[in-house]
Amino acid sequence: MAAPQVPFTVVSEADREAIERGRKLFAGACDFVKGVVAMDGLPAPDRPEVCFAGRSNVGKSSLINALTGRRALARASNTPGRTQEINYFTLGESGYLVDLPGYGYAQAPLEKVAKWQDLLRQYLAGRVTLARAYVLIDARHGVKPVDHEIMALLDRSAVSFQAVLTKADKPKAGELAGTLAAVQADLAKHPAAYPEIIVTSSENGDGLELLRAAVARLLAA
Ligand SMILES: Nc1nc2c(ncn2[C@@H]2O[C@H](COP(=O)(O)OP(=O)(O)OP(=O)(O)O)[C@@H](O)[C@H]2O)c(=O)[nH]1
Ligand SMILES: [Mg+2]
Repeated sequence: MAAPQVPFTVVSEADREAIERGRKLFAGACDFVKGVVAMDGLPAPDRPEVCFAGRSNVGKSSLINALTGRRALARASNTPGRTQEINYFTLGESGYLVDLPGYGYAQAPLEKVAKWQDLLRQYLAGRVTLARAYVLIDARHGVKPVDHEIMALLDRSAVSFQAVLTKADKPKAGELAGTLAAVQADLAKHPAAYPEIIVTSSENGDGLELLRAAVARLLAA
């Protein structure tokens, strides 16, 4: 008998209460705590956190800014490798938002890149208070081999992750549908993948209220 297929659905709505909880959580105080360069520099594991992981330039920092409605909370730029530390932000009283350095190509010295890549992997595999990793995937490009590597690390570490498509304002509708179908098939290879995909654009706001609601479900006290 074939194994049951887990359907990977695209989130298209959330109930009003959940949306409102998400809106409230992200409308509250959100402050930069610190940039971490080594595991022993992580804040005390005293509250749950969610992190944003993904290839360099996929839009992690931009998404944090868009979610919080603060244009320059996390530094974003066109140069891959902009975020080089694990950046912690408070989210209300109840949790942390974590902006990670990107993986894959980065415009920075090799030695430096190797160091922060190593830290990134240690963090993803070993942070006890990590409630969920959001793995960001460019809506034009889909899941790349290096994403599979990170997803496999999360599988091995039993860290629940959810795929979030970014830059959904860029592809045409047909192209987006194609990427989504491919991402659904790719996620089916990863036992730690949460079975819902959120499609977002930091540029036009698509999907942000759904993502806020999802984070609030994990972090709201
Ligand atoms: N059109 C469009 N551009 C976006 C979107 N999100 C991010 N960008 C652009 O993509 C580039 C990279 O964004 P960042 O947020 O810095 O990406 P990152 O994943 O944090 O990159 P690293 O820190 O280098 O790993 C910037 O030029 C952003 O303006 C989006 O939703 N739509
Ligand atoms: Mg960044």
